[in-house]
Amino acid sequence: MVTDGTCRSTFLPQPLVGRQMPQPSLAQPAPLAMTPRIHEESPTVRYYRTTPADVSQFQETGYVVVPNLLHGDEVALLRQVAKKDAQIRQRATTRSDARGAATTLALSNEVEDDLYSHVTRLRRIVDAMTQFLGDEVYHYHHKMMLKDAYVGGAWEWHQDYGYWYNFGCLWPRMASCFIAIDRATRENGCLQVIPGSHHIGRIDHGKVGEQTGADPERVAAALERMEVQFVELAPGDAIFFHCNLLHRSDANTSPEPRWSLICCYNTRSNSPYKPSRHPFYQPLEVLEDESLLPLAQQAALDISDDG
Ligand SMILES: O=C(O)CCC(=O)C(=O)O
Repeated sequence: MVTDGTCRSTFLPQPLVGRQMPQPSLAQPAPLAMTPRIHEESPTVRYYRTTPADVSQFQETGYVVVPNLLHGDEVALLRQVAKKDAQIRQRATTRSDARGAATTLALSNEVEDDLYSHVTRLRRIVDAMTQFLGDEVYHYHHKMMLKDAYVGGAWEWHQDYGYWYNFGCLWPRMASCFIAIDRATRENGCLQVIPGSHHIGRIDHGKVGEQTGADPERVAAALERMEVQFVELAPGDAIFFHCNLLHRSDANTSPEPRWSLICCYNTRSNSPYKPSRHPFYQPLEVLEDESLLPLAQQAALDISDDG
């Protein structure tokens, strides 16, 4: 487990030769701040709470990386349960990326009585989301991303609001928390983001393979002006990111799986104006941070009893 709070993300240099490169005023990529943000320490529990600097960083760059959002024991148990959980595979759906490789995920619109839903209700995540979005948040959905070794497909450049706009959400007051279940590296297809790209606003999206991707012309223009950051994470690390942040990931051609749990939130004031596949506002019952470990221990016992 990584405990030093150091930066694991790297910049992809963009070719500058022969091009006029106007510099956007709002979109300078800030160095990835990785100061330890765990304000109360316990041997087994993480109590992440945002600082004003975190909130400023979220507003400026569209994301905040939090090392060790889940404690090593918490994430090890979560991984153990998830990988043995036959229901995840049964529920998973697959879409092809632009090259025909399979992107597989198990999505839930409901807050259920299981470990994954429990994570979505943890105070350390819900309170942080509330601070980042400036409003009460509710569970919009969550999904386990099954980017398996050798076969896990790519995600094309997109904004989550490129999808969610069509589901009746009037404002981009929405965000996600991506939690690494396995180590996420450049080799196994970690998340890539364009810091500050949420300031562009919503970009039109269309079909790329079976996925929905952001207008390639706009993405190319953004990439000429802004840098890409690879968000390499250790298990339990997380990135909170704004729904208009442009992001993607490469296919996993490595022998290492790259699973992650993505918890997505909408704000109370932005409840959809029409029915869609994702829910309207409903109050989220927040669970205290120390509740995760005993539940994860029990879930690990239950799943090993199941054979
Ligand atoms: O898991 C990934 O690599 C990307 C997932 C993603 O972009 C999304 O769910 O919006």
